[in-house]
Formats: sequence, structure tokens, C-alpha cells
Amino acid sequence: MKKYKLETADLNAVLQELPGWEVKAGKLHKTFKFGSFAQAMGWMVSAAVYADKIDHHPEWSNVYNRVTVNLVTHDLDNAISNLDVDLARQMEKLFRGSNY
Ligand code: H2B
Repeated sequence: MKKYKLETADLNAVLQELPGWEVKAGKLHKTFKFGSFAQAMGWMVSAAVYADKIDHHPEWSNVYNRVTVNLVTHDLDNAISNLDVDLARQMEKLFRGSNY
């Protein structure tokens, strides 16, 4: 998929549809909270499979049942791109679609 930087207006529109996401330190950011460590790990594995499929990889960290995610596009000089939004949408879908 072709990657392109999102302009501020487009980014703001996208943020309206992504609950809990914000731009923090220039990155698309959210902390997900799960019911357990196992659920957090399961979600991370599913998200990682998708990330690898689209060849776009998150910056993220886990502490027990929380996963903090920062999405940015290194190849576009650390801009937020359509691929960051694509990955954020999939993360939401996986989060909502499971019993987290
Ligand atoms: N992930 C992220 N977050 N940003 C990138 O620019 C990026 C990536 N580039 N994953 C991809 C891999 C690139 O290095 C490969 C060669 O397609």
C-alpha cells in the first residue's frame, strides 16, 4: 500500500472516529487496558500479525494488562501516515471484537 503523510485536517477527522486515540509527541497514541496479561498478549500477537502483513510496525510497550501504543512512519520523516491510521483502526477492531 502506498504511504502518505496525513494533513492536519484529515488527521483531526480521523481522530473523531478513533476513541481514546490522540496525537502525543507527534505520534498517534493510545493506552489499551485489558482484563489480564494473557488478554493483552493475545491482542498484541493479533495486532503484530496484521502489522507485519501491511509491513508497518508499531512502537509499543506492555506492563501487565496495559499496552501503550505509538504509531508513526519512520520512512516519512516520522510523520503520521495513512498506514498509522490503518493500523490504529485494526487495533480498535481487534480490541472491540474480543472479550477484552
Ligand atoms: N514501520 C513504521 N512504523 N514506519 C515505517 O516507516 C516502516 C515500518 N517502514 N515498517 C517499513 C517497515 C520499511 O522499513 C520496510 C523496508 O518496508
